[in-house]
Amino acid sequence: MQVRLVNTSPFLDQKPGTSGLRKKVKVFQKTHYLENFVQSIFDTLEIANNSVLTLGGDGRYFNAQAIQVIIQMAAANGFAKVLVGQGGILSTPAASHIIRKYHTLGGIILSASHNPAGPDEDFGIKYNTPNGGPAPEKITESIFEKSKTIQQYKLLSLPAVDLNTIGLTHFDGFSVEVIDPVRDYADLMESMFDFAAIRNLFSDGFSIKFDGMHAVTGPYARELLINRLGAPAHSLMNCVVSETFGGGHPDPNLTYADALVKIVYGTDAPEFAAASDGDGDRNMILGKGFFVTPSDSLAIIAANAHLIPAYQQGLSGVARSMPTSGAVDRVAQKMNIPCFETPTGWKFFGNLMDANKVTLCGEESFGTGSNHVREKDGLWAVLCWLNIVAAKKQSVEAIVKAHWAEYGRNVYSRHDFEGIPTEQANAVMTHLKTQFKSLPGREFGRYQVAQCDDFSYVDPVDGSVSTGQGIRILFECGSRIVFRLSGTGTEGATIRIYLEAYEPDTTQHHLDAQVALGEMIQISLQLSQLKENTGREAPTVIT
Ligand code: VG1
Ligand code: CO
Repeated sequence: MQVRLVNTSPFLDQKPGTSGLRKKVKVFQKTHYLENFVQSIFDTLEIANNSVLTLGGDGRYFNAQAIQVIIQMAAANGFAKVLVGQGGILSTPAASHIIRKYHTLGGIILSASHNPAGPDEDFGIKYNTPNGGPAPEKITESIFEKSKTIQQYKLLSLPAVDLNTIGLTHFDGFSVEVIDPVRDYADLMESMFDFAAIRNLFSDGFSIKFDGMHAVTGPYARELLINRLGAPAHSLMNCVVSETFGGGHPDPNLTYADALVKIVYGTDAPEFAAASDGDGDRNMILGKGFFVTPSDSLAIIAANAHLIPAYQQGLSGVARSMPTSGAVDRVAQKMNIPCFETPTGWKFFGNLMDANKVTLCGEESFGTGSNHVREKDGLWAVLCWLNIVAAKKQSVEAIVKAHWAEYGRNVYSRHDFEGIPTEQANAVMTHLKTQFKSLPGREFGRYQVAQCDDFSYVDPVDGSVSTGQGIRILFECGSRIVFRLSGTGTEGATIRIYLEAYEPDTTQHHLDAQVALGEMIQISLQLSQLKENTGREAPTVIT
């Protein structure tokens, strides 16, 4: 079998964003496009003759075709072996675990996360390094540089590998192993949590509903919740992976997981409910008629981590992305452990975890995780909550309310304005940047501005600097407004406004977040001139 060198021309494209390269499927299907990007990844690696590559994706449209191409390219570029999930499936956290467990030279994950799937929708690809985490900026930048000068890519013409059958296929000096995508991950979960306690919870009749949103977590949830923990089969909904994610938008939040939300707020609601996203790294946690904000979820998991076997020894520290609420900061302060504030995106947590500076971390965007892998992990968060509920024998709502009573409540909401023409979105950000220096000291009703900046971050481990990570307006009372442009969309721009107000007074804790944040919402619109610049009257998504 011979390596084929295919001539190509550089593609000047955007840099990989918050989480890899995301484009319309039609773009990835263009001649040489996928191959150029994969070759650019391989060109940044030192591939040895025993190097192994982990490969898998969220099962969306184009996943299986892309996998066959990447296998041929891995063979031609000198990998000894590719480990690929059966059916081409690996959830993002499971891929991270496989990379770590089998010490592979990183992995390629095919996913556009919660973005819709199908021939006219999105596809995505990202490289994770041997620590299991998303490539840090210096690597994504060098991939981008390679993609600007690429002249050739390498392929080895191999017969298509049967992705549906577990087993090893040998070629000349190269092999492909199709592995069970669930088992290693499920074993890891079983080693971390008190499965006996959770099993008892279910056998005592505790009811749960898990929504896989037709995406990758279906088989994982079935193995964990039904097979290993004994929940009844009707606890699952939308748990068969479909190429189009059932035509939906697998983003576990109150807007897109509306089918589950209806159940949770209806009669006969289960005591616990959860959903996960396209690639299985996000989570939404709900109790009976009750929504847990992701920022609170992180804080509550941190405060109760000692109840979970894997964290009985305590936490070395915690981290949150800048826009995430400060609820976890209060827990860290009380526990007397460090708390780090990083830019948005999981790649910034990796160094902190590798250096054992943090055990838990999270983002407001329904992402929570720990150092068991180097990605956020949806089902892990579900198991954290089930373990905590089993240990405390309290409802989700009671646990959250007790937490607020002890620490105060960081009332929080994010308003997304999606699909805005790029020039208009840039105008909003420029407007904010030109005026933020003059804001400190100004008063808006009872809110006085204390500090404004464009967030930048110095990595405490390797000293790398990331600038332009979002405009922060901090008020004297501890409330905050943050403005950021999304880095994961494929159409136009999305402006995210993150709103937070600290409320120590328990008599106010019953308030709906949108009501409690009413004044802050008005201030954010006034400061950004968002309506004037974009013509938008209301956000497209509120979480
Ligand atoms: C969004 C979230 C961010 C998250 C990223 C990837 O990025 O805000 O917190 O890390 O998605 O999540 P952005 O740049 O659009 O705000 V996933 O589940 O799509 O890999
Ligand atoms: Co995701």
